[in-house]
Amino acid sequence: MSTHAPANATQRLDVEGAIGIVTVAYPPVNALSRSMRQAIIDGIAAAQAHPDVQAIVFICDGRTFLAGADITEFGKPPQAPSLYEAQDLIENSTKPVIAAIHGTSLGGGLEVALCCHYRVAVPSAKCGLPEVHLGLLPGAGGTQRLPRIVGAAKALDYITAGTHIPASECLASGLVDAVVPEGELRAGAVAFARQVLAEGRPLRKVRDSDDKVLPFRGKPELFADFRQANAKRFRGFLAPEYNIRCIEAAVNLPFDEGKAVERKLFLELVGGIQSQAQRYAFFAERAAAKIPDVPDDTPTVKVASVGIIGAGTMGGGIAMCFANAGIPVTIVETAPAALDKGLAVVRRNYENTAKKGKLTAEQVEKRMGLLTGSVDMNSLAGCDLVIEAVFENMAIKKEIFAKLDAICKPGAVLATNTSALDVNEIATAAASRPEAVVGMHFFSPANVMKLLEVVRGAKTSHTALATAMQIGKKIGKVAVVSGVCPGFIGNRMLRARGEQAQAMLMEGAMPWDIDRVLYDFGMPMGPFAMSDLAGLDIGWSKETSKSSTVREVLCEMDRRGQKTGAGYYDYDDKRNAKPSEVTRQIVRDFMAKAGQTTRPISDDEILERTVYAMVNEAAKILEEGIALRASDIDTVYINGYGWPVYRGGPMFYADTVGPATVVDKLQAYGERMGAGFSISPLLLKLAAEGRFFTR
Ligand code: 3H9
Repeated sequence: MSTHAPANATQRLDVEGAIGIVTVAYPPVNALSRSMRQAIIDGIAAAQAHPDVQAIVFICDGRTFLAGADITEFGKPPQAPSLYEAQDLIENSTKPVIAAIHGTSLGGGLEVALCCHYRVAVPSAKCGLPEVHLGLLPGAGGTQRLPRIVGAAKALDYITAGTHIPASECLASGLVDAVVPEGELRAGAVAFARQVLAEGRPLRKVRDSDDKVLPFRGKPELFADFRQANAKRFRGFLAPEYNIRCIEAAVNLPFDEGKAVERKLFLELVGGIQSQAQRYAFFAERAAAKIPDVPDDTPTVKVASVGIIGAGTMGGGIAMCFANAGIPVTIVETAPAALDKGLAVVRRNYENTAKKGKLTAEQVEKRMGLLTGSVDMNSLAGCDLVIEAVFENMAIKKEIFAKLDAICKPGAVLATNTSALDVNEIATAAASRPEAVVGMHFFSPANVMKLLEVVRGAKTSHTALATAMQIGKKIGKVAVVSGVCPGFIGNRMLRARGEQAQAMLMEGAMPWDIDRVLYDFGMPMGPFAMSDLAGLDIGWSKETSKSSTVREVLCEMDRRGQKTGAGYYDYDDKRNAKPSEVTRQIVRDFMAKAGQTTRPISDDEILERTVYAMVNEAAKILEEGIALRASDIDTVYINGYGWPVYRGGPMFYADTVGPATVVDKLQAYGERMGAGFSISPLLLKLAAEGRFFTR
């Protein structure tokens, strides 16, 4: 459980007339640990036994209703009482039980609420079954009860996406019976309970109502269509399919038989490596927010206004992140035309989102209204945080930071969005306050990608660092601290992978061979498809190009990636990629020139050389102290590079194959790994001692 959790949950019963109010608490999120299950049982039993109580309100103290099972208990021997015991006690109560929901009622938490006879919520509450994100399925009746309220089609959507359903939608679908005013949950729930008694409403059990599932009985096409429509999204994951099978069981079988299917499939998932990886990733993400020498109570700058320098793709995307969070942004460009162009792109992005029905026209205007353009850097004088997002040129960045040093108010945090440059050198330019400088490396498209690498320079103050981490969370990013080195955590590892990919190209593997292996491993695309997407001409110039690499030759032929219809691959007008004979010939020509002969390269070799090279680089990143912990590296890769979360990140994956195996393989590949390649001492040590990165 949380590092902040107390030893035991608490419960108390208050009696107001005929209503017994059972309040339970187990900070921070009221997870259903053993002691919380016991507290629920004790509280409900006390209310049931109380002679004055005729109806029971079940409510939680603290910031949320029950947020689900205690994830740390999975994989350990079960401890009584079980969640089912608590659920049965509630569902079979002869006095109606009303769940009073605030915050998030998730997973096992919602499954408890679904055993109550009625549910009320405040407008800000959300309900959901997010187990799929942990490689699981709702194992306490959720897959059987939710479809009985919202129908099979909606249940498929909600459960396979782990949606946090807003209270208004819960009310519309019948998932909650009433929404009561914000801040008045207890009183609202008590009033509702009185109404239940006054109207003599029945002890409604979700398990007994079949009308929402019967229309789908014997109709496998609903499920077949759903599987097909979502095949891409579910690729590689076990849990979505298992969840679908449970909902099929809810539709086609009586409740108890459906529940038995759910139980069987839950046990399969919880014991498997995918769920283990996804649960690990959940805690890894939360651990990343903790910086050992920067305490939680470090003073931070309240960021009420942000300045962004550069209205290009990155600057515009970053501006959207803040506008989405309701924070006003001043965007500075060098010329009005560039500024107008950048703001027009932002508007177009918002309007496209609105076309998909995900924003209203009013919301688009509200967000655009938070953006102010300027061609004068002095407009940044009042900003609490300024993020420089111009192209990667040290001289220009230093010039900007020198100006910011002169312009910005005392206490402002000055951030650079560099993806590879030396943050310490940039900080020297802010001569009077290098401690205010921090890296905030967003990933493209910045308004979409979850990862934020927060780069801690040698002089970065605790306040600047903590502010960057905190504001990162506020704008919905997963922030991970990195030290200063070329490429930081993510791109430095990507470079190690790229070197192996390029080397194998010269040994006889084609770009599509390498890409296919990494795609099948679960990555969204391989390195060559990624280069085509990003543009092969990043950092390339016609004037200096010397036909010295495959990439240079491709660019010289105007094969600069997807945008020109050709790169490593050929593209049709829908941007579908096809292996290219042109590229094949260029590669063969390079090989001939270098006197290299083609040899068969197995899929295993492709996978091991690319992935183990990354693991090796990551081990160096760890031993140099660039990353604080192995799990931070995994968090970077899952959130910024599309690493399949069901494999838990490169470090977790290395542990599943074993550091000793990684070392054996790297040694076996020997000289093929390249002249400059060396195995990390940390990796060697772990292998020799039979230890692991993440456990
Ligand atoms: C389930 O229910 C299975 C069932 O079907 C039953 C089967 C039989 N357990 O995220 P935060 C910790 S599966 C243990 O920073 P927020 C978290 O690690 C579960 N610990 O707060 C952190 O610890 P620390 C289904 C948990 O306000 C602290 O609490 N439920 C759990 O940003 C604060 O968390 C879910 O998947 C947990 N369940 O967000 C919900 N949850 O202080 C998972 C949190 O040491 N939880 N912790 O860093 C969440 O999505 C978010 O925590 C929540 C709050 C939205 C609730």
